[in-house]
Amino acid sequence: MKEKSDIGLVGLAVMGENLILNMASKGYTVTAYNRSTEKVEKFINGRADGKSIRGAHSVEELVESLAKPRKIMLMVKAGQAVDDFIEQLIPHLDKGDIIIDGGNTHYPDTNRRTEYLESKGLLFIGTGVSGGEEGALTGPSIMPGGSPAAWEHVKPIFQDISAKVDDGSPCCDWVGEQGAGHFVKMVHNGIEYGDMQLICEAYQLMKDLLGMSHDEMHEVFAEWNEGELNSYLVEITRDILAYKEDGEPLVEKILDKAGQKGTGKWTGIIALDMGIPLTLIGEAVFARCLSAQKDERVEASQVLSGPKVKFEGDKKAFVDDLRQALLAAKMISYAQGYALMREAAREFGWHLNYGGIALMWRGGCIIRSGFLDNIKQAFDKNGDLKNLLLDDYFKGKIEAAQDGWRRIAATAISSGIPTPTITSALNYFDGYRCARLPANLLQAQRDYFGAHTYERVDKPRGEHFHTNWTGRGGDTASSTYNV
Ligand code: NBP
Repeated sequence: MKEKSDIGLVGLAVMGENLILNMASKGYTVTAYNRSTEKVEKFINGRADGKSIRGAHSVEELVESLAKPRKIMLMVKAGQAVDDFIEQLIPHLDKGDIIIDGGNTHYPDTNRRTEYLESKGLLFIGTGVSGGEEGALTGPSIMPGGSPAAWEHVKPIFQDISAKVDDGSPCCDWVGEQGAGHFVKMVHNGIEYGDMQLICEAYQLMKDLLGMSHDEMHEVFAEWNEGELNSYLVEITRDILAYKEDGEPLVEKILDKAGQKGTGKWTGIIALDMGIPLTLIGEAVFARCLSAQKDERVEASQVLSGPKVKFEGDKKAFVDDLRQALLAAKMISYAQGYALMREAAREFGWHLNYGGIALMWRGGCIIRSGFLDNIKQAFDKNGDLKNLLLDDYFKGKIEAAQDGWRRIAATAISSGIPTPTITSALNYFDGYRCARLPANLLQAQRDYFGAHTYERVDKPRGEHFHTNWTGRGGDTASSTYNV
């Protein structure tokens, strides 16, 4: 064990303990600290025994044990606990020391804390850590942002402990300034909501429309996992469908009421605030909300009726269409997520590493998939790519998939099977590729009832016009502002 520790970690719950063990396994000496210090003793005498891990029983002892510049990572409950620890640490730290928050923090808090700590001569990193308990121990995806000067000091540790993909590259790179790391982790979680909902819609179509057995669905997911849909979520769905309890699929015994912790909702809210159509993730969040109204749905199912479900087509062809629909909708979801990150970078002045973000998500995290290589390549080709769908690879794939995708959407709607993400993604695609939307009529309506004015296609942009539509109004227009 080195005389001074390479890093200190505060928070001995599931994530903190496993990250410390991961760091120690890579040759780093770590000081462990926790608010309730009895957990320090338990850890040091238990899982940390014999490893390059020392315990601290006070903030002073923690700080004293660290090599300079000091690096202290907080893995505590997001929110007030992070601010409290920061305040406890500040009096003991020197200029250039680094505090890292690895919790699921909302990015505005990280923006604020970066500014606050930099004003005190300290450096701050807010980092997303994805992969749960096992990832923390064996290699998570790590998405750090904050004070750029801090990166060179934590880079070796973070990249050593992170997941690696097949070519050995780490699933950890610098994301950008201030709360960029936590923003990207939030978008990651939003995309996770979308990917999960898409898979659930495919499952419901196979089960309720095609009448497939769980073993048959297991086979389909196993096959999909060998191709372009290869991903962690498809892989675990394959295994879930095969899992039996007393000879029956366990999944059918689980109540259809989804929980959520809020990161998908945050992604949707910020998309609304920034005016970015993030429809697929939004639908995925609302699908969980609708599922949570279980009792009301059960009542409604007795009152409201829909079409009788009867499939008479070619099941094999339908399953292949479904694969295409999932692939196309997934592309839309990532295109929307990237558009949101682009807008955040513009609004906050961040220099986001778009290709690097795809690499960080390629391993260690819940949305890991082969598909992310293509996103990295798209941004390597064009760092200013406005929308992923405009990249040649994605354009080709979505064109090839769209016939099948449309057949799935049409069949689902005519059969009365809810597919909010598959269909909303298709609506986004059709809207995005439409040079003229009916918003001309909408602007006319706004001007009619509220004198909100409109621009004209036969006049230069930026000139605003108001019409006295009824002959009863005056010529005073409302102030022009966009919300
Ligand atoms: P928890 O989120 O359960 O937090 C437990 C830790 O927070 C303990 O060390 C506890 O200290 C400390 N803590 C609490 Br609770 N309130 C505190 C306060 N007011 N002041 C100081 N310390 C306080 O642990 P976790 O599940 O390991 O997650 C840690 C962070 O990582 C969270 O932000 C979480 O959202 C994030 N995360 C979790 C996962 C996951 O899969 N669990 C994955 C990715 C990210 P005590 O022992 O004294 O009560």
